Amino acid sequence: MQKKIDEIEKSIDEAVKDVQSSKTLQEIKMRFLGKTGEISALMKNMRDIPPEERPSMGKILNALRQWTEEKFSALEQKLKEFELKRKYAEEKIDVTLPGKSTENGAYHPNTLIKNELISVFSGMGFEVFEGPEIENDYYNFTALNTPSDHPARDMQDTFYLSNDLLLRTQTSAGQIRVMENKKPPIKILSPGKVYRSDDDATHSPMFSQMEGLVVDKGITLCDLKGMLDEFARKIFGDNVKTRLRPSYFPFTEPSVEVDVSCFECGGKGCRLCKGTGWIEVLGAGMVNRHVLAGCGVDPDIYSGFAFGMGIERIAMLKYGINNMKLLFEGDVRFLKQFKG
Ligand code: 2NM
Repeated sequence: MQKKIDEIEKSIDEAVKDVQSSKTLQEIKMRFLGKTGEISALMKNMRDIPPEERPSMGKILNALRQWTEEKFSALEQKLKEFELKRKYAEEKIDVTLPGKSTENGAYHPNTLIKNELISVFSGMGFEVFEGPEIENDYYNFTALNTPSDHPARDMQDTFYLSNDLLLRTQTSAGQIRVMENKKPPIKILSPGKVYRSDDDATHSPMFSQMEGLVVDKGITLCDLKGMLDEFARKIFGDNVKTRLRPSYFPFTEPSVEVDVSCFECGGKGCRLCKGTGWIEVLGAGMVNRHVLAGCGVDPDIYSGFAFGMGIERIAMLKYGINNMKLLFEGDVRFLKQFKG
């Protein structure tokens, strides 16, 4: 029996000699101490030995089991410490490494101007309305009092998708829908992309517009002028004034071209205002009574003013951008400069 015990002790020593992980150690432990393990088997054999030998035999076997258990628990302890050390070594964080920086994007100057305009005009009670970019001939032209022989209808200026469908050339097309569907008072702001078959240093086939429309009883050109003054001060500076010059649009009568006093030189004349002291920023006018009537708004009861501006133009003026193409190229070296 002692021989058998010596063998087991030897084979335990042999088995745990090169053990590297607590998982393998656990497996080895089961081989000796498990329910069907070698030591348990010896314990079960007690039944077959004579009763007088059982106490001494029991003592020996218990000592063996205790020895084995102690051996395994000491090893377990050692391996756990070793594994923890290895885990710490692998997961070590080098706090001296430089941090990873994430680059934030910037709003496109068009978006900055659009948001600024929306903020200024919502302060005056305007609501944003965005119409569709694909329009039909009626909303884009006919309803806007643009007769079929008007040059703006020419194929050269308009992108036609079919006989009737086209890419809107102005956001006012959508404003017609509002006048058709809503009883005055109407006070809306329409930002959006518009399309014209034009492409040179100062024209892009796609650009962004912001149009405003106010319709109510008793609206006059004075209301337009007052609103423009507020707009000019908020966008270009407190000392900026506005000036109206006569112009022509089929959808307004009278029509005006609106200048702001040069915010660069204060009106004395400089490179920006080309020595004139004034800078043209938008077109406007009193909504033509034919346009109102066509939308079911009685021009003998209601009147309105409307205005439209190119967002790129305002962005170029405000940010001193001298080349419009920069606004369309998406060059990050340019766009980065507008990080807030
Ligand atoms: C402009 C200039 C003048 C305009 C007209 C309308 C509508 F829908 F009422 F007819 N919306 N916007 C308008 C008037 C636009 O842009 C240079």
